[in-house]
Amino acid sequence: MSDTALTPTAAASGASATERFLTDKTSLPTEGTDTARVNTLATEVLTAVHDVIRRHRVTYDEYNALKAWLIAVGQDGEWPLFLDVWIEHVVEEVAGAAREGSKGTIEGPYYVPGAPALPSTAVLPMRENEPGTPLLFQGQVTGVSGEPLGGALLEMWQADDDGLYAQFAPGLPEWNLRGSVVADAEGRFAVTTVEPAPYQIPTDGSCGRLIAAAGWHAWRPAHLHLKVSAPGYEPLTTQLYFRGGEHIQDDVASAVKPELVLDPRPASGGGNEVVYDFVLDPAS
Ligand code: MBD
Ligand code: FE
Repeated sequence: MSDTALTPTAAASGASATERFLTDKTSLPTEGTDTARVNTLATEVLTAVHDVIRRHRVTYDEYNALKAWLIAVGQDGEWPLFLDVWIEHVVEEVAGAAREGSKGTIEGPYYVPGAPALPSTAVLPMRENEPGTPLLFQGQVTGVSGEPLGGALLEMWQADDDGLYAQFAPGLPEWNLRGSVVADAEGRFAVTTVEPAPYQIPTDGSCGRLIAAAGWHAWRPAHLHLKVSAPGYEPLTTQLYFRGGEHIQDDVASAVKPELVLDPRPASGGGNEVVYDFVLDPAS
């Protein structure tokens, strides 16, 4: 991209992700402060940090580098990115441990509620000649006893073939590759989209500086994001990946599980197709 106004930057996507988090009331805390719980968690986190400092004889230069970096993460708006890439997967592991139905994984920083409603057979909103291999993604939503969940909602969002998310990168239609699919009376859905590309988290911000300084890489495997929900059932937040895709084994966000890897095959009409069913747990 040559037009600077259309160049994705860490600061712009970070500012959008921070703003999105703070305005989505469903993601903000609702409970009062439990002093004993805060005491336990804050004390143990601080003790873990103190132990690292002692064990590795952390210097004042290193302490000041950390201080400057933490300040910059906030200035770049990259707290949502940092937390969702390096911490959320363990929160999800704990939250999802008792699930009997489909596996979930992290939400990440780029969900936006309220994507356009679509019928059970639908094409995700996309540009004319949207780049990428067409993908027919179909399946059924049921409960753990196999009961079909008619009218289940499948909120889908994904990066495009350049690895860019609408509303977090410039130059894309507002709801590009985002939609709220309503399953039919048997819980079935058939969505046409394009296969997303592997995604590189922004390298020009604070998270990118950490990755470079530590000798890590910034890649996530190509993935589809979904939130699947139905009244009376536990909502499922998940992602689906592609067998053989790059970075399936070394996702920077540690969010791949074997049950979440799709194996699409060529469709008769061109492109690929795959079937994936969702099983929701009863609401707890
Ligand atoms: C993504 O697209 C994503 O899904 C996560 C978890 C983190 C950064 C970018
Ligand atoms: Fe993503």
